Amino acid sequence: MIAEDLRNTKLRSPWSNRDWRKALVYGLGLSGLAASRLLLSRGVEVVAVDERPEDQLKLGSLRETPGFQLVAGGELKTLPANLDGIVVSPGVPSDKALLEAARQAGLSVISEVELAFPLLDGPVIGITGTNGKSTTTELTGAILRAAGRDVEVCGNIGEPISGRVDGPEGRVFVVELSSFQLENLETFQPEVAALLNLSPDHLDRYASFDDYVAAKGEIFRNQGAENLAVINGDDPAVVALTARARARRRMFSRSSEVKDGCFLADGTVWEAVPGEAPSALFERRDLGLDGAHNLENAMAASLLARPFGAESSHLKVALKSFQGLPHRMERIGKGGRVAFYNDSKGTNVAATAKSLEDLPDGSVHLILGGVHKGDDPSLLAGLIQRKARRLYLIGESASVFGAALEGVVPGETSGTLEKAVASASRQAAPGEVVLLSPACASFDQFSSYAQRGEAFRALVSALPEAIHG
Ligand code: UMA
Repeated sequence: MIAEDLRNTKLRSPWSNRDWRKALVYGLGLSGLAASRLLLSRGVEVVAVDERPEDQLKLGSLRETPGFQLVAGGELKTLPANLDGIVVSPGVPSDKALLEAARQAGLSVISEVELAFPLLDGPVIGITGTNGKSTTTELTGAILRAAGRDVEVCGNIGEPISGRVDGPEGRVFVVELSSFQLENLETFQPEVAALLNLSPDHLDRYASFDDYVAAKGEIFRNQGAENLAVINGDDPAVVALTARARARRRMFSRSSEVKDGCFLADGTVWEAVPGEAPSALFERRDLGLDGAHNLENAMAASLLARPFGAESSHLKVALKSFQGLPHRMERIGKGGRVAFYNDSKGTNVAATAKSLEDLPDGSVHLILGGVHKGDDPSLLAGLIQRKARRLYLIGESASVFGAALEGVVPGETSGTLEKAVASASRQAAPGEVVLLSPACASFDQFSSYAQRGEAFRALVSALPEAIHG
């Protein structure tokens, strides 16, 4: 199977076909800024809208670029004249009144990912799922680099795809995709797409888990028989969602042999191709990262990279040297009497559960809380009872988490991360663990999960070295 077999049926893009002359860009964070620049570079006038005041936006040279118009500091009530379409940032809910009005007026309302897609001159690997997206995206990029490919790693990982359109030929685009970015698609058709797992998340934005799952399923909507759908064979919700996928389904499984994909047996990950004997891809011990979920991420990344020239030898090189991502079970310091883990990227209940699973029983001082995303904190009760010694609740969801986990293990409402770190580091006995894995978004007290993770790192580093090493 070679990469070139996987593409050539891209749908034509309405936005470039229609020769847009004027577009509205909704939201001016990373995505909106990149989308505005891309549109302007293609001669399209931009009206950019953001509810934040101008002094909070990072416009740079955009402000002076001819064709750029800004509406900042509020909502736009009516559609500007002569618009050809709207590009929506992922953080802007798709049911905004202005977007509904645009659809009614027959205008295209597309996501920032859809804007970029028709302009990409290389194959796209799309990666979605509730958890493990960023790790799998980085791993896939690392494997492809080991195989000598020129790679753009982008998307939800923090680099809008619109900012990567222009560049050298021959690149493979490895794109992390959130459910938000999979809304408002028209032609997006990744040559290879992965759905890693599904559990409740972002229920503050979606009316139900089914709506969230439906958004995730959009990654496969335009795929055809020539494309690949890489899916988690151990996740019933994923298997059910993709039962009628048109793309060839390749499964990864830790628990049982699969017919097409890869599976774990006796510490070896084997690749299965219909009609062929299984062949060894890599050994479990080749992977530098712990945890069952990281093995799943590595299996997915291997299947994603295989069509683009990645052989077993490339997988092994990349898997051995991969150190993991910042803010994802990142150990801070070593050799102190307490182990501190920064898992600020654990922003939902399922992610926190996975992180807890990997730690020793009865050892964890767990810092939880922030902006609750609507999933059920009581699902953590069993694991917390087994793994945790104490809870430290922070942020606006402290009372919700406190009520859901009442009496499971002792705990306190610390309120702020600063107080939680001070208290947990005092109370943790030698050999125990302090874990920041909030199961919540960060936006009540921080600008991003990354800023929350940096704050945690700084607080831990300021403790006496004997504690954190
Ligand atoms: N805004 C409005 N009106 C609204 C909502 C937002 O004007 O109703 C404005 C805000 O004032 C702000 C801008 O829109 O200025 C923010 O846009 P955005 O939230 O889409 O953020 P970006 O900076 O464009 O970042 C987005 C992703 N953010 C979200 O999906 C919330 C980033 O993922 C991503 O890295 C980036 O695009 C590049 O692709 C972050 C994230 O939290 C890490 N993702 C969620 C997750 O992983 O769980 C989905």
